[in-house]
Amino acid sequence: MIDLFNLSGKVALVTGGTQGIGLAIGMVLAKAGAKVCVNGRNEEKLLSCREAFRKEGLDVYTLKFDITDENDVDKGITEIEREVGSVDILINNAGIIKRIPILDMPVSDFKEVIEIDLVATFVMAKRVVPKMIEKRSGKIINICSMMSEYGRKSVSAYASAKGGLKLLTKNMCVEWAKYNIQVNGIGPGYIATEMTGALREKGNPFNDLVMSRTPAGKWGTPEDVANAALFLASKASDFVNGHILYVDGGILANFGYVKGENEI
Ligand code: NAP
Ligand code: GCO
Repeated sequence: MIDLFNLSGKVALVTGGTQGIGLAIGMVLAKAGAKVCVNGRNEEKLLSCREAFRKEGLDVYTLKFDITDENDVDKGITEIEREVGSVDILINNAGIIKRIPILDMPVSDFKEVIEIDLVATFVMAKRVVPKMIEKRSGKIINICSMMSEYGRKSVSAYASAKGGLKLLTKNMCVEWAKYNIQVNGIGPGYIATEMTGALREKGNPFNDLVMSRTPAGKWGTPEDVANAALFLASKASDFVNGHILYVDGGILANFGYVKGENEI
């Protein structure tokens, strides 16, 4: 049974995996036996990522490239194919958010979020999938969001990207399932990382909102998301395709409730 989750001999690439959710995913995949590659744009973060893996007795291959730059992506994947092997598991994790109301948001900011959070996944998959098709095997996991399902004031660009990512995931599934490639999404709830740091600052009422909307009554951890990624990266999920697995502590199940003595 455990063999179902054994990733020995597989090459995994986690984009933006130097911190937060991506770092946790890379660690879990490495612990399951995968040869893990991590990319980012920041040299210092890549160094700290290597240190974090070393402390766990794990190997990682890090490389610096911007996922929005097609030439950069081609060079990065070519290096991975030469130095490590062709990618078996692609985790499209890298992402940014800009919390600005629509009328105040410069078009350039909107485009930047769409480029990184949506278009880059299209770029990465186009470069990696041909070898998966040759091998008749592959796993792609796109990191979506609660905002793949909801709008929220000030995150229009992010929600547009993550909503699009949900449907891009389904389109990748229908085009590549016949090659034994499974393409799924993970939709994390509210997870304690740098991206949500501002929302968790002392006195920010947003924390109350998250607590009231999350039946589990807590913020999730990067490891909660990584464990779901292990399932979707493994043989155990070979017949799961085009699915968005929400790791949200029950948020999507919850309309909300009225606080009080007799909560309703
Ligand atoms: P994070 O801590 O801010 O990490 C984001 C990572 O993306 C960073 O390592 C960053 O590396 C990388 N990145 C950004 N732009 C990049 C680019 N152009 N090229 C390469 N790498 C790039 O965020 P997180 O919370 O771990 O989120 C990871 C993913 O989960 C994102 O897609 C996010 O939208 C999604 N998500 C997060 C939550 C949450 O509550 N935290 C919930 C749902 C979904 P550099 O700084 O080196 O560029
Ligand atoms: C926000 C948060 C969310 C989380 C996540 C929820 O401003 O609402 O940043 O977008 O990051 O995407 O699933």
